[in-house]
Amino acid sequence: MIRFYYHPTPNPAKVALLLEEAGLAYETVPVDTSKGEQHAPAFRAINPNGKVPAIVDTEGPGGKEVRVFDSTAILIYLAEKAGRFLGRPEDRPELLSWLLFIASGLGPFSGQAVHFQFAAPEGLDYARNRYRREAERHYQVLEDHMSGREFIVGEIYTIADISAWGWLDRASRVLKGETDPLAAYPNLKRLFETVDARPAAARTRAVGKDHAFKMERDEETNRALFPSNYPAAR
Ligand SMILES: N[C@@H](CCC(=O)N[C@@H](CS)C(=O)NCC(=O)O)C(=O)O
Repeated sequence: MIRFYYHPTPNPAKVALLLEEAGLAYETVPVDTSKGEQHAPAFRAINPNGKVPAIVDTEGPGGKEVRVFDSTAILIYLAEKAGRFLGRPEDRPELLSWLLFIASGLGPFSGQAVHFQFAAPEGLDYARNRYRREAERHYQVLEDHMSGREFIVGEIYTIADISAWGWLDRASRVLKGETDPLAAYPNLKRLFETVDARPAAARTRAVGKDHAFKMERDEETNRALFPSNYPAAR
C-alpha cells in the first residue's frame, strides 16, 4: 500500500496522475498546507522539506517501508516500481534531462511567477518581471523541443509528460492576464490536451475531492505558506 500525502496543487497532481495511470493501490492522506499541516513533526519525518507531495510505500525495496519525497523522485520511484512510463532504455538520458529541466526550471519558475503575480506585495516589478519572463523562457524551450513530436521523449508517453502536465495545467496563473495562455505555445497546448484527455487525468482531478481543503487566504495561511515573511521562530 502507498500512502500519498496530497494537496490539490501542481506537484502532487503529477504524482496523482502517475498513481492513476499505473493502477497502483494507494490511499490519499490530505495535508492542508494552508493550515500549516506540512510543518507538523509527523509530516516532517516523511518529508524533511515540509512540502507536498510525499509518499510512504509500505512495501518498498526488500519489503521494507520507505518514504519518498519530492515529486520528481516519486515519479521515478513509482515508474520503476510499476515498470512503466519510463520510455525506452536508450532514451533514458533524454528522460532524465527533461524530467530535471521541469523539476529545476519550468516548475519552480512557474511557481515563483504565480507567487510574484498573485501573492507578493505591490511594487516588486523587477522580481515579477524576472519570474514571469523566466517562466515564459522555460515554456519556449519545451515548445521548441515539442515541434513535430507527440510526447517529450522518444514518442512514448512517459513521466516527463506527466510532470509537464502538472504545471501546464496552471498556465492561466503562470501567464496571468492571458485568456488563452497556451495559445502562444501551440506544441505545449497540444501536449497538455493529449495528456489531459487521458481517462487517468479525469480520475486525477477527482483525487482529494472528498476532503474540504481550506480555501481562504488569511493570516494562518500566510504564515503557513510564506514563513520567511515572518520572524524566525525561536
Ligand atoms: N520540489 C518539490 C516542491 C514541492 C512544492 O513546492 N510543493 C508545494 C505544493 S505544489 C507545497 O507544498 N507548498 C506548501 C509550502 O510551500 O509550504 C517537489 O517537486 O515536490
